[in-house]
Amino acid sequence: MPFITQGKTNIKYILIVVVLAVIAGGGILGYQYWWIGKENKEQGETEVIDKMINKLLPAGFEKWAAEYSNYSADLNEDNLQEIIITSIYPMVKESWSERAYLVIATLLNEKGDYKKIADFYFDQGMTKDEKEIFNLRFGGAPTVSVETDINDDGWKEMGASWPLSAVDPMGSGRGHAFLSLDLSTREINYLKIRNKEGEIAPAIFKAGFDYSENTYLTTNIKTSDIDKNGKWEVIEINQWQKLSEPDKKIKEESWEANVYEWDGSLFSYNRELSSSGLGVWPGWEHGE
Ligand SMILES: [Ca+2]
Ligand SMILES: [Ca+2]
Ligand SMILES: [Ca+2]
Repeated sequence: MPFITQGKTNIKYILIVVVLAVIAGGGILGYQYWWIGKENKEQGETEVIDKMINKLLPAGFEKWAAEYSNYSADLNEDNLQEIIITSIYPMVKESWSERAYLVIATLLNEKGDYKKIADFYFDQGMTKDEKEIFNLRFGGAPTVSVETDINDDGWKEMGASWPLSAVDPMGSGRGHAFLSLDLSTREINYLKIRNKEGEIAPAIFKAGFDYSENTYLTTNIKTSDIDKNGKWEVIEINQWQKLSEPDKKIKEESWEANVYEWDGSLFSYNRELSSSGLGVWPGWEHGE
């Protein structure tokens, strides 16, 4: 009897082991199928978007340099998620491109057919001098993120960011721009700033790192409602670090903030916010 009991136990045990093995094996297989399926799907999506890029970029813009990001929302309420694609003109001296392009479109099918919602040339309406002033040099296609509805028209604004040089991205920094999309007119435009001198300009900023005359200059750009009053600010922080001779140690640090507050139609330089203690504002860390 004990033998039989033991035998029964053994069979039970074996059954349990077999059942567990089947569950585990099935799970692993299922996971593999799910994972492989997901990878194939992503691969497929990339191929379809590549087809779309081939079809929709205007002549002259580089297909290989194209960047894209999916909008997380259905902007024009047609039940399809939008895709934002950017690209650049061929590089000058393999270092920068003089033109960049952005298009928002919806993918219609697997052949890469699309519906264009709005598009934008970063240099549209600008003279050659203005392009220089606003650092319109592109070391790569801009990457785009969807920000908040800064101008309160119901559509979210976009932030675009690009390396200023393909060769030395650390030394020459990045360009940042704030773009508004108006779906009623299908127009994309720069948001505007009024600078310290009272001049109105597109909201394009240069961030990064410079070195000259024994001084490091680091510039950071950030958007935030720093004083929590419902109006958004663009904050430009310049930090200077002077080095001593001959040991090149930092001997002196100084910093300056330029704060541009949204005034209902543009970001306007705000002396009061600029000179108040940025370090005490929540979410801001000096030198971040
Ligand atoms: Ca849509
Ligand atoms: Ca808006
Ligand atoms: Ca504010």
